[in-house]
Amino acid sequence: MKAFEANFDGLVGPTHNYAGLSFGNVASEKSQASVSNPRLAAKQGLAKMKALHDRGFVQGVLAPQERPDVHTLRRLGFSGSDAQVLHHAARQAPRILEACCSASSMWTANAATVSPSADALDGRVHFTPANLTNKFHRSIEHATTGRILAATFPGDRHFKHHPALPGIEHFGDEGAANHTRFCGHYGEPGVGFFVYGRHAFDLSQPRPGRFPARQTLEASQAIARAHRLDSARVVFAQQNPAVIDAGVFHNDVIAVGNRNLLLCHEQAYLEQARVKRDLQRAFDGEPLHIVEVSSAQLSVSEAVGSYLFNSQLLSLDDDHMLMVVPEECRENPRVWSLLQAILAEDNPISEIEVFDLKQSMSNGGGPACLRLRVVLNEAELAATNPATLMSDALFARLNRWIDTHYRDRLAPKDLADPQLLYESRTALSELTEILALGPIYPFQRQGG
Ligand code: SUG
Repeated sequence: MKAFEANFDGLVGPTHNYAGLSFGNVASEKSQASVSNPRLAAKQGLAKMKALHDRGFVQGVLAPQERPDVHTLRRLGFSGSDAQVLHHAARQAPRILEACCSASSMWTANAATVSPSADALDGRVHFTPANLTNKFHRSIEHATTGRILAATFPGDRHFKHHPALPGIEHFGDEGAANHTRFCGHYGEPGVGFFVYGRHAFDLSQPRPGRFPARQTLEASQAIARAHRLDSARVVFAQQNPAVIDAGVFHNDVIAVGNRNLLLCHEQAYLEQARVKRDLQRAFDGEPLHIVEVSSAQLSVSEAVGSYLFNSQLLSLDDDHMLMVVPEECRENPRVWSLLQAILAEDNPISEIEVFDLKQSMSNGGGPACLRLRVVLNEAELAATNPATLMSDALFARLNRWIDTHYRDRLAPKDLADPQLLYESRTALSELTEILALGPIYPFQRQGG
């Protein structure tokens, strides 16, 4: 059966702001306390979705989360009316309030790890929401993420939804940002490439010294088991601790792959020569193209600054791929000329498209962070909630929805404004109808 790669982008939520919450993510720390523009952020993301839909790619939308997360603030002991909860949190624990207001669920590459049915022994598409334990503001995403995924990919005939892994650092899991799948055609069995930052149960192994390694080997192994993958077609690789310490907080900041192509920096992995051999061996069909960028061509800090590797590689046909890069790549002459060289070389990349995603980029989220890849065959695509699939009508409707509900200015000090909570809930109520999701948000489920 024919299969496609669908990209499900996260819709940016109404509380998008710059609170500098992500230690180890250089852009997030640099943007701390800047004023954000949630309306522009949402429109920049939506424009990318529409442009890729218009080019014929299967494009979906994943709903944002309910923020401010008053329910988590209540768990942390703040009480009274919703407005009082926000008021007390702002006075007593402003950093916790900021963490409970992040729109970070927009980066759906961290929503879950997804394995296509062609790779799973039970022939279903498997989803495990990422527990995101390393950052408090992200660790509160997975329960709602699970409900959004179950409402987007409903029923258990085609889809298997797992709970997140145990919420402890030993099983720190950041989802698809650390997972790549290689294959011939999308519908054929592929190779699952799982990248981790450290070993949780063997402290003699190397680890970064400055910034956290968010993903553990043990988390990646648990997902490969739960998704019922063939162990001969799974490769685990450790990120080079030195690149994590240089700001590469996820593998998708230093590498990107699609079908028979891996584009990565030469410093991405520990024992990179062995990793390449393991991948070639597991990919036992056609040869895997590995395009390695050297440190002389691009330093790791230039890669982090431009997000060259945080690109999307989208198949135009069997031999050609479109590379979607952020505007920051065009602004850096060295990166731009490197991209021209990659285009000219003998590899499947045949076209480059640039998007302005600056609102998300300023928090460390490029084109690849904003999307969750879901390989679906025709039957699975037919079983997907059709209201979540991009169309001219959905694009127009979401644009109007953003214009109606989103602010064009938000500073961290505005997060305690109860009006923002009411605006956000009104917007999300309407969105659950637009996307036909049912009651996925805590405020809809608990009546508060
Ligand atoms: O987890 N930034 C996100 C960016 C995630 C990017 N995703 C991928 N690479 N796939 C993070 O660090 C910043 C929020 C703030 O600082 O307010 C943030 O959460």
